[in-house]
Amino acid sequence: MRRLGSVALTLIVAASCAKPDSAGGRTVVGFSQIGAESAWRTAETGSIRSEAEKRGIDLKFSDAQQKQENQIKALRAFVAQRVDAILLAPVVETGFEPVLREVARAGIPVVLVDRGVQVSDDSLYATLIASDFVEEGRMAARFVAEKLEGRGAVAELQGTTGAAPAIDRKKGFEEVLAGHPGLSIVRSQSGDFTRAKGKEVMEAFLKAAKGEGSKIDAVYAHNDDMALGAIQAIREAGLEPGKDVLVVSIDGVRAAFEAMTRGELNATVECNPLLGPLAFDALEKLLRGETVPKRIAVEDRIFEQASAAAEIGSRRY
Ligand code: GYE
Repeated sequence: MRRLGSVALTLIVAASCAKPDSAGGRTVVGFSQIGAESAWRTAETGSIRSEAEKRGIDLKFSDAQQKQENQIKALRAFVAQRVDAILLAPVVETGFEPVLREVARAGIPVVLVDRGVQVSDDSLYATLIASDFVEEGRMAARFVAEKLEGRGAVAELQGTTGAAPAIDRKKGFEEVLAGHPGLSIVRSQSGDFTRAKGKEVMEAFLKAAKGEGSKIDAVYAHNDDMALGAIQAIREAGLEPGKDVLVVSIDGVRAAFEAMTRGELNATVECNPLLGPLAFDALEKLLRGETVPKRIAVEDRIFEQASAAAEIGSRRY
């Protein structure tokens, strides 16, 4: 009886000393995700969830539905729950500084995954794990310049306004186009990284071009989902995507490879979303008190139609 009582007491003491959210001494990580706007995003969520599970980490997942205010709320909730660390995929670059200061005051390390932020003080996050979006834009532009032999009208479908990949993919593309005076972006609008918006914006572009009696030679979409929407719009307008209109995008998701094998998409620049292993490697180092580089780069490359059929079987997302 007495023994049992003391065991019970020990358990009570242990439970009351434990942090409210730490599940049996397990590391607790809060993950503020942007949403589920694209196949890329879903693959990233899957990678982070499964890696957490593999390492026995208790992951608190919060979906912001593409809204920064929801991410700010999630970060505050993570602070209140006293998580051990935070993974943040920030929807836009600006506006995170005040909440990141609150997180820093609580002594919680932050790892940025896939998109960066603009802050006056870089110590507000430990590291950024992401692709070089400017380079991705350059790769897409080099492809368009080569295929159109330096002449033509390009329609651009931009990602979410204010998001790092939208800003940088535009920048890299324009940088290369500057060296090709015969090539220009004739229309450009945000399709918010979604297939539905990509289709809608492309429909409007095609209608406007028709009204003016002008032509769209190529579509540059900041992600595959918008390109897939645009492909539908092109087909519905009676044109052949991939032939009448060159289509190039970024991400390299499976559906893009399928569209390439059908001849509808001409190229995709890979942007690897499987960031779970890198993110938790960095996080665990930080929690052990080790330092990690401020920027962890993910390497990308371009895939074209010709190799799509051979590559599709080994795609992991
Ligand atoms: O390219 C797009 C997604 O932040 C790199 O976000 C990511 C981008 C990705 O919605 O499909």
